[in-house]
Amino acid sequence: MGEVSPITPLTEVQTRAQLEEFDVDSPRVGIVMGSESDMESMEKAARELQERGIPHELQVMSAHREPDVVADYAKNARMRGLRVIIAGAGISAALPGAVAAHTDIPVIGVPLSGRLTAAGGLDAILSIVQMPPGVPVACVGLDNPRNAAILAAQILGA
Ligand code: RP5
Repeated sequence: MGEVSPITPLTEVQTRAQLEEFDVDSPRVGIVMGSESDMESMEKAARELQERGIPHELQVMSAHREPDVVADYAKNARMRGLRVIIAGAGISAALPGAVAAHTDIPVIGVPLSGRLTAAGGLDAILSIVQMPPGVPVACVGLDNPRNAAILAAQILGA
């Protein structure tokens, strides 16, 4: 019988790299939004990613109405294979910041206008841009989810 070489345990990083290799179709970009009413707009980000062949997922979750759902999603994002999160929200748009508070993967915020918008959408823009030092959120233009998708593709190098 030949000599049996000892098995060296994989580091967490190596294990993740191997899993990513096998699971090529798992979403790389998570698109989340604060309400069903944001869907029509945020689907434009999904369309752009679709055209670029970047696996993604779309989910509705509200930072104010379902804070635990948002926290769980953000905490598990990296482990699930997500590499960028696009978060769209209107009015007091807390979602991008709430996601960024629970993950170290890049978060791109999309300020949205809508029926309750104040100051022409400036409410959502400032809510997304004015993050405290150490917790960044990238912010694209008002009602411009397509730019978020393009930026996500650039971050991924895809
Ligand atoms: C935000 O409040 C959502 O992102 C949406 O843009 C806005 C209005 O939400 P709904 O009242 O339509 O659910 O949280």
